[in-house]
Amino acid sequence: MARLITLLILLISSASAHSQSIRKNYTEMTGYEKAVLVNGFFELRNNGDLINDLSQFHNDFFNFDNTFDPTRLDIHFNLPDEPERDIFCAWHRRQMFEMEQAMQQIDPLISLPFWNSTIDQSPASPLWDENFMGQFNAAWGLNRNLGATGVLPSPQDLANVQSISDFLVYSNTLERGVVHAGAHRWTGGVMSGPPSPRDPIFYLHHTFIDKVWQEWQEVNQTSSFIITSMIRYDGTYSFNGQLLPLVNPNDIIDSRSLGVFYADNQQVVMDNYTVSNTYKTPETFFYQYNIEVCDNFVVPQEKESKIISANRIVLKPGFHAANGSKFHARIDEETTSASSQQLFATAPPAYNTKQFELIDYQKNVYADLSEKGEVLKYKFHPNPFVSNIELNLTDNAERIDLWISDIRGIELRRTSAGNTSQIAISGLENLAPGMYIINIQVNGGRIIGEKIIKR
Ligand SMILES: [Cu+2]
Repeated sequence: MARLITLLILLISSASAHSQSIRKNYTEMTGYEKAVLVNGFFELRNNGDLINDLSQFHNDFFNFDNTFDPTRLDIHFNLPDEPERDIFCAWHRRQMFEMEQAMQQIDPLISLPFWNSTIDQSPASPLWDENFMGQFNAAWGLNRNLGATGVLPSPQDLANVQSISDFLVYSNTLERGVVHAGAHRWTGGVMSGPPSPRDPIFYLHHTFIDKVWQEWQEVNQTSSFIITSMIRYDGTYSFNGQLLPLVNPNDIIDSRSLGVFYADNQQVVMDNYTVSNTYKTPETFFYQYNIEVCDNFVVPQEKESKIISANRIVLKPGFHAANGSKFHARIDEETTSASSQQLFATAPPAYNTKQFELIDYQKNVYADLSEKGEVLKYKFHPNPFVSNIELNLTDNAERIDLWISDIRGIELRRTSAGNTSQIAISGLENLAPGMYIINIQVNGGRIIGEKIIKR
C-alpha cells in the first residue's frame, strides 16, 4: 500500500512539476529570457501570489531564538542546541526549487538566474535596469536603497568562506557573514528584513548562495542535517490547495537531486546525474553556451532527456545513454525558448569505437568517445580571433584538415598537415568582423564545425 501511494505521488508530481534547469548568471540571459522572467514574477504575484506566500512564511518562521523555545522550528541563525540546525542552506535550496517550478509552469525552459554579488556591485549595473529588476522597486513598494545600508562581499570574502571545511561552521559563517547578508543589507528596504522573498532580487541572490554551497559541497562532501523534514516542506503545508511534499534536507544536499546544474562563464559541466524523469518527461536542459556532458551522466533504459544549446554540446566518456533510452542533443540557432521547442528524436547514441572519429548527433553536437577510453580533445584559440586561429589536439593525428568558412558554408581559407597535434590558419586579418565557422577533420573522419567570431 505504501508503495502504491509513493507511486501515485510520483505520478502526480511528474505531471505537475517541471524543474530541470541549468541556472546561469543573469548577464548571460537574452533580452527575451529577461522579459520572460520579469513577466513570470508579475504573473506569480498577480495569480495566487506565491511570492507573497513565500515572503510571509519566511517572515513568520524567520528566527525564534529569542523565544527560548527550542521546539519552535525556524529557518535562520540556528544555534547549536536547535534541532533544525543548520537548515539555512537546504531550506533556501528547496525554496528556490519551489519558485523555479512555478516559473516553469509559465515557461518550461526558464531557469532562475543568479546574481554574483562579489563582482557585480554597481547600483548602475544592468541588473537594476528599469526593464529588468529595477522596475519592481516602485511597482511593489520595495523601498530599495542600493548601496546605502551595507556592503557587498569581495571575491576574497567568498574565498574565505569556501575554505572552511566543517559544515556547521561553514553554514553559519556563510549565512551570518557578508557573502549572504551583504546583498540583503546592500539592497535595503524589504530585502533587508524577514519578508525579503517579496523582492524578486531575493531569488537571484539565493540561487547564487545555492551555487556557492553546491561548489563547497562538491569539494567537501560533508553537508548533513539532524532533522529529516523541513518547515513548510514537512508534508503538512498547502499552497493554493496543493499539499507540498515532505522533503528530507539530507536528500537535497546535491543540487542535482532537484535536477539543477549551475553554469558560469559560458560553460556548464553536467556530470554525476541519472535521468529519472521524476519531475518531467523528457528532462530538458537548456543553456545557450557550452554544455559538457561527462562522467556518470546516465540516461537509463526507457528514460528520456533533451539537451539544447545554441552553441556547443560535447559528450565525453562517462556519458552513457543506455539501449532503449531516448537522448536528444540539439543545437538551436535561436536562444529564445519559443523556437527551442522544435526538437526531434535521435536514436540512442552508438558509441564510436575508432579513435579520433567523432560522432555528429546533429550538427554541432559531438561525442569524442572511443572504445579504449582514449579521447580526442581539441581546442581552438583565440575566439574571437583577429588574424590567426590555432588548433591543438591532445594527440598527434595522421592528418588534420582545417578550414574556415562563412556562415553560408563558403570556404574561405584552408590548411592541412600530417603527423602533428597542432595546426594554424593565418592571414585572416582582412575578413570582415562577424561570425564564421571553423571546420576540422581528423584522419578523414567526420567534419566538425564550430562558430567562431572575428573581431
Ligand atoms: Cu532566508
